[in-house]
Amino acid sequence: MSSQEAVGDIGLIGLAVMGQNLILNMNDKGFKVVAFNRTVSKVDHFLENEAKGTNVIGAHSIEELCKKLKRPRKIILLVKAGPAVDDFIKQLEPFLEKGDIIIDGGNSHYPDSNRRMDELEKKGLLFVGSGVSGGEEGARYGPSLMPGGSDAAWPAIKEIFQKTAAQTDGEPCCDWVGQAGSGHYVKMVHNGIEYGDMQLICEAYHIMKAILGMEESEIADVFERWNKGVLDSFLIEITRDILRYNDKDGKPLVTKILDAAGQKGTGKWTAINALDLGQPVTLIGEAVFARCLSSLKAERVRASKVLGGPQIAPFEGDKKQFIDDLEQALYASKIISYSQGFMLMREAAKEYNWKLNYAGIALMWRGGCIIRSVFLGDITNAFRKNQNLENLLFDDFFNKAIHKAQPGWRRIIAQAAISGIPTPAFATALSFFDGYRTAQLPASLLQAQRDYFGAHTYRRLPESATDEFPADKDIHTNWTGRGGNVSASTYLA
Ligand code: NBP
Repeated sequence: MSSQEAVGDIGLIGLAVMGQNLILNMNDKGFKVVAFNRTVSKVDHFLENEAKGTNVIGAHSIEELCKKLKRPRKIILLVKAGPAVDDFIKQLEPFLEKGDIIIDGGNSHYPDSNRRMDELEKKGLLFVGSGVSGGEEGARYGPSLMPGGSDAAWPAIKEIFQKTAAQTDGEPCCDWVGQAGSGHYVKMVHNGIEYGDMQLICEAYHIMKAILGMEESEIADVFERWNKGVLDSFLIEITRDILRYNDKDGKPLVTKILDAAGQKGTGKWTAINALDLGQPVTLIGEAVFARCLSSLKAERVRASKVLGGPQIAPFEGDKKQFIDDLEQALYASKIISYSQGFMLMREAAKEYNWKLNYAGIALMWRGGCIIRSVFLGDITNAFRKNQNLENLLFDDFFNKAIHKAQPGWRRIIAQAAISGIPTPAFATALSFFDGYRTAQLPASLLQAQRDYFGAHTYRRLPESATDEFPADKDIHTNWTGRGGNVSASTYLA
């Protein structure tokens, strides 16, 4: 095949829902895409149907795909995460040359992307692991793209990525995230935050239904109103529409759906990583556990017959005030969730030696993806004002917002507890907030307990500048007079 045939700007492997839509999107933006798929018959089917009349080029083998691409070759994989990605990388390698770029756009776990970049760079190839969010519609009309990996790849893919991504306020929802698996890491945290946002909305729905006795259509009206204020977001918008969707008998479809939540694992990965890095990302953790609890449907039904709770009396308070409080509770909890998410990314950057672009991350999430919201514009501004912001809660805007929300937030959680309505995400957000703003926690007692039973040692608070116990000295006390003076080796959680 002559070099004249190397006309493709980018190749894409994987003609399922995401791949097909992303190809059509890139084609609309003026790029020539070469398409390939494991089941090769899908290539011709795609060209004869969805891609008919476009500039998309088909390839019927990996070799043909590579020959049809301009150098440096850029090939996006949009296939099932896991071994399929490694298989395709292996198949591509013999047909690639130094400087060519393999981009994995699937939902890969970031350690796999770390490994793939290392392996490919050793062979002179470049690797990008890119989070892609926004589902089918995002892929077709503008997803949020979160690329990270070999730094040298960014200049070569920047134009294609930024033109293909969603645009918000004139800016692309795509920027370079950082090194190695950081793109997939940021996508993982995005998905974790998505779990949290969804759980918070479900708790607000539950409270309106159970405490205020509201019907779905009335709750939809509340979500519609909230969508015009600080909570303006894709997830609030679709919740409004879901609550208004009626089944054939005219009853809301949502009331007929089995209340057992599924999950694909990215929320769990985020929570596990938070535990590994010792970061209190409690809201995402609770959101994952809430899905686990929901899935114990049969057991919950049995428990509901033997475990009593308070009787919920008809609500006699100020309903408007209560709904306003609920909006503030949702907003404040969301601020906590994002604060925790950014704490986690900051720690990951330290641990994995990445330079993360926090304002850029918030901007990438501002449009195109499932957690897109006006709120993310405020987070972008906070990090643009101060790149080294220690925590979102230290930013003036969010500090004021959370103080304003606090009284209503507390009233909602108190009322839910009194009524026996579970609010794992609202409540953990408030507990985190109260813990974070408390200078002296009861962990002194905990340290004493650990030293008492396991000689794990503790450190003393300095009493004065000339304190005989320096702050970094590990001390063991013989609490009972029976133990010896030997202490356990120290370790930090
Ligand atoms: P799927 O995740 O359903 O994957 C389908 C593609 O993977 C097809 O091209 C299929 O080829 C190929 N494939 C499979 Br399945 N097993 C393979 C194997 N062992 N070797 C080689 N190819 C294999 O498609 P999708 O829903 O379009 O998602 C693509 C990627 O994007 C996934 O990683 C997904 O997690 C991620 N993602 C999806 C969404 C979404 O909303 N769907 C959103 C964001 C990210 P075949 O045609 O020959 O079977």
